[in-house]
Amino acid sequence: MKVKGEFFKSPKDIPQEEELSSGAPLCAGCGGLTTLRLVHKVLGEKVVIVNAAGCMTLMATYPYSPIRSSWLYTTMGSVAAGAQGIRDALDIRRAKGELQEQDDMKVLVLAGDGSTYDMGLSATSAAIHRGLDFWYLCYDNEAYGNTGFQMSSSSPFASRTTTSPIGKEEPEGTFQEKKDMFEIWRAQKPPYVATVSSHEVVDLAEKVHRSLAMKGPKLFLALAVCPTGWGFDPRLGDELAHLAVRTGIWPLKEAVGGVVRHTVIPKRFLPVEEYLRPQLRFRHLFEPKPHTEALQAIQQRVDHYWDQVRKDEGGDNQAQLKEDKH
Ligand SMILES: Cc1ncc(C[n+]2csc(CCOP(=O)(O)OP(=O)(O)O)c2C)c(N)n1
Ligand code: SF4
Repeated sequence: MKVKGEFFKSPKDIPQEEELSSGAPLCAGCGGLTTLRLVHKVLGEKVVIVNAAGCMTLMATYPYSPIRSSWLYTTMGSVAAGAQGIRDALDIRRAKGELQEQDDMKVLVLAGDGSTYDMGLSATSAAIHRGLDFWYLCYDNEAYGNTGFQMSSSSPFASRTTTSPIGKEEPEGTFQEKKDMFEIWRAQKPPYVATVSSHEVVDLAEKVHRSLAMKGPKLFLALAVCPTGWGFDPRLGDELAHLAVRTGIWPLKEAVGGVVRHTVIPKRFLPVEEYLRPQLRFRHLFEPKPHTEALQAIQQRVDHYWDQVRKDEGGDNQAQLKEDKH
């Protein structure tokens, strides 16, 4: 089941104009970069990117940058405060008549999960509380990618990172659960919160478009496939992004005014193993012998999540979920 797009019906409807040129010095197959490219196409060219330190910083290595829009670099913890400064400066220029409405710019935070889930959460919470008018794109590669893939509070249970290695005491690697950032944002009642996937481009574009009419904080939480940190062939990137959705591990949803609906529900849920197996960060769950307990725990958590959705969401979604239950 996919919620029908009102504005974008197919990938062909997505703007042809590119706001990022080719040649960005990031890893081949970087899901974060693909997501930024898509989001930026729908936001248009009048954007100021406020970028927390992380992999995306590499895009703007003076004097070169593939970004057509403006760009401000901040520390990991202060990205939302940087966004406030830019919004204030634009508003002051508007009030003085120096900037006309048609020339106004959208403020887009671009941050990894290390900033979003950990270091920058306090400043972001304050910005949401103030009702700052901004878009927040978190490319979630589930670890501190730029510095060698250390564990963040977004790293999923049983994933290997460089700071949660596999050992006798911790055979799963990461034993903590991933923080639920969608719900943390939603608790503060911003106008819009969404999860997106670089595979589901129409869903992504539709969500960004829907948010254009909304004033206030708007979150786009994107699972960002990361060949380097996750350990897979870059050619598999789009397939993995798809598998994350098809196994139910990465639910696609939105909350408008706090009300949640799922926008893409797989026709048939695949077992989580199909998503985990191709990634080196989960290899210890399959070799030298299957770590059945951990695999079952992951599957059970995903099943429990969708059981809850079945209970909470009515109408078309519920009929579809009943049909898809495996
Ligand atoms: C306070 C602070 N500690 C450490 C660093 C070093 N540092 C630079 S980028 C980075 C990783 C950021 O991780 P994340 O936000 O997940 O983005 P990614 O690198 O995955 O794109 C770190 C730890 C820093 N810039 N600031
Ligand atoms: S480490 Fe991962 S997130 Fe960072 S540039 Fe490479 S693929 Fe992208």
